[in-house]
Amino acid sequence: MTALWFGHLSGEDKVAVKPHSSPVYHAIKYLTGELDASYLTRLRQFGGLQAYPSRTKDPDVADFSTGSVGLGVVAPLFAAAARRFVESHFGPSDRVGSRFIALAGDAELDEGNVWEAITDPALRGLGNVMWVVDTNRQSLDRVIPGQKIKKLMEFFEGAGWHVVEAKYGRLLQEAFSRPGGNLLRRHIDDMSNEEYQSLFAHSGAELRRRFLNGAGTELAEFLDGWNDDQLGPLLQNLGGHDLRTLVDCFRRCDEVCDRPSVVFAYTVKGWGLPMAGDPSNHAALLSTPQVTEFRESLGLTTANEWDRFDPDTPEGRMCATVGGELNNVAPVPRPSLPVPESVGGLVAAKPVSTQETFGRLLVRLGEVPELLERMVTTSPDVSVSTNLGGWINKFGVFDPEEPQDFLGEGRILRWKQTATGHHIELGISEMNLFLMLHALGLGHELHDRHLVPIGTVYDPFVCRGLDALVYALYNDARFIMVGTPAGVTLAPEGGAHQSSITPSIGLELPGLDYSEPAFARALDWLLCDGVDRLSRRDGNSLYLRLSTRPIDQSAFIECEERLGTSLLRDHVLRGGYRLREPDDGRARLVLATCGPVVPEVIEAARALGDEGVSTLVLDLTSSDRLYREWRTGLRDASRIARRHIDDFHLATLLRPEERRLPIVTVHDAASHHLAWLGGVFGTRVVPVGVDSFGQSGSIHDLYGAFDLRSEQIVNAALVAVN
Ligand SMILES: Cc1ncc(C[n+]2csc(CCOP(=O)(O)OP(=O)(O)O)c2C)c(N)n1
Ligand SMILES: [Mg+2]
Repeated sequence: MTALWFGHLSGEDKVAVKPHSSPVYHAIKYLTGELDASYLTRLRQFGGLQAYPSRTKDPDVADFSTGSVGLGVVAPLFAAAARRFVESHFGPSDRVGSRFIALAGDAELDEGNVWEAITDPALRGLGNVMWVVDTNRQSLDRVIPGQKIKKLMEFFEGAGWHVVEAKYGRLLQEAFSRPGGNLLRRHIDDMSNEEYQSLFAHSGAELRRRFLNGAGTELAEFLDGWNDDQLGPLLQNLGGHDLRTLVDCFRRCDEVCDRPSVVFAYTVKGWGLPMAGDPSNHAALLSTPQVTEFRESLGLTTANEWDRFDPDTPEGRMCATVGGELNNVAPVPRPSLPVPESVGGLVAAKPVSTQETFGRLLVRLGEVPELLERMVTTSPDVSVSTNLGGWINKFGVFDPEEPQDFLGEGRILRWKQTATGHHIELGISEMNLFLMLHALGLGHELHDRHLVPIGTVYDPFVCRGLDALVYALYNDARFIMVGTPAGVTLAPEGGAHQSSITPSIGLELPGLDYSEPAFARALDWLLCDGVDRLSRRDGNSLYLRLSTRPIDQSAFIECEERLGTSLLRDHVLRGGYRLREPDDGRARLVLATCGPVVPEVIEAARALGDEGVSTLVLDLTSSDRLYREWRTGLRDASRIARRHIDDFHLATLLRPEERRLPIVTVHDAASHHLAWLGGVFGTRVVPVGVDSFGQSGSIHDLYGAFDLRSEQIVNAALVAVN
């Protein structure tokens, strides 16, 4: 990091720092003037410095967060891809080009998402990317057995990367160049990681004895050229501790412009400390005498150990220059965009699914030029089956190399790849999907361009990319994700593709609004509002859970006539509306539902009315927004010790006399998701939903298996009212 910050970086570069280097990162930020001294003693404290570099929580602005290993490593790679998209669409920045750099731990390369990223064609050819792998052969628990750095290097080469090795420092390189030096080199190269690491606990004659174990007399004689005090520093002189070697390696990477680079920088964990290289050093702390000795060895005292360098010294001047050039400025707000309340153009006459509607709406949104220039879709090989076909036909696929289209025009789906296309196609990796949305969703901060990123994914596979989704939200990236098809309603596609727990993921994750509309116009309003919220300071990302089941729109049209467009839109956006009034005006029961099971619920309400159980139907377009508003009100009331006021939306939806009515919740998702509704006013709930794994079948078969048919809903209602 010293070599990077003080010998290589420029102000435009974007850097991810591996989790365990957080203290070093903050130390640099302090020395270069960005961080106040008061923070130095507050690592891991509440309101202090985060354990791992954090874009959103640390006082010194990091380009990327790290912590969940593997994700921070690839974040700069995706950011470079986002930059390529931005520059292809908006023209090259007039500033010096950025380099996108990651400092990675070697054990981070165990994470599969690293390999998913480096092999994806959408991330090819990014010559402004450099990873530096801190090759200390240690993970948390151990010295990594049989770690074959050479193999890892071959993997990178196979993926088209430029690979550099900083294995030996200049002391060792000089020793190798002496006559007989090749013996020393071979002996170190042949030694296992565990044996090499075990040497660091020793010095002097004992170190010599152990190092020469199994070596011939020739090597012993060769090493006589170094006395016992010189031997330890020689054997630990790895490339990653040699600043000049490192800066040379970094420069070599700059010269390769057509592909990303990776530098394997060999190091000793805990270098320079008594615990250096000790397999259990990860959780080790220096004892007080060791700290004292270390402090003294640096010529410091307790009175001046936290001081910055004197500004009038060469070190002080260097820190000031580096800080002035490199330190980040606080982010600016995202610009607001001219987003309409609805894009319209929907034909209400025939049943239509939310997935199909989404495809149509997107094309119409793209007809607004101020939006189109910022819109970018992405999908992990499910563009067509999530209904992005129309969008792709009209606005094209992004590929800066503009490969020839051998199949030509005239097909139903054109796949025209140009440097101005608006869709980024990914291989089948949901991790890559969310990491790409993360990179695009930080466009305003990392690339000075606020983007409107929209990703589609089969709903069950949201879970496959979940950690990357959490990462993106933690970093306040803004995007729209569409999970479709969803639930058991995708019926014949089978149990492996049916999703049930995703609504709760959507509800419980901060920074993301989950919404599951049933009707086309509701989706239109939600999508437009979602695009608008991406720019708002208090805004968030949007998760639309959509279905392939065509739904008759007449109930919604009646509702709009009854409530008026403006009120209905307001209710849809706040999380729910009264879809069907009770037959005789006095409800005995509430049916609360959302998504594609709405027709069964309406039918059940009708049947219940006929039986004398007058029923109110609520369509909960966003259980997430409903829940959060209620919960936030309770939290605020408890914080200032006052009564909770009934001004949350659910209290608007349910009249005072309706609040104690039993509720049947009906959802094509785990029944638990809506069961909280009973807790709001303290009433009985019968939750109906999908609580076991499904299988292939028709919608009728599967709804029957999960009690989602109208007559089964009626039975659940009778349990609730009796
Ligand atoms: C996804 C995930 N799993 C587990 C952890 C716990 N963890 C933190 S760092 C680490 C390994 C560190 O090894 P390496 O990347 O080589 O870093 P080093 O400390 O050697 O620099 C582990 C397992 C984590 N942070 N993230
Ligand atoms: Mg390591």
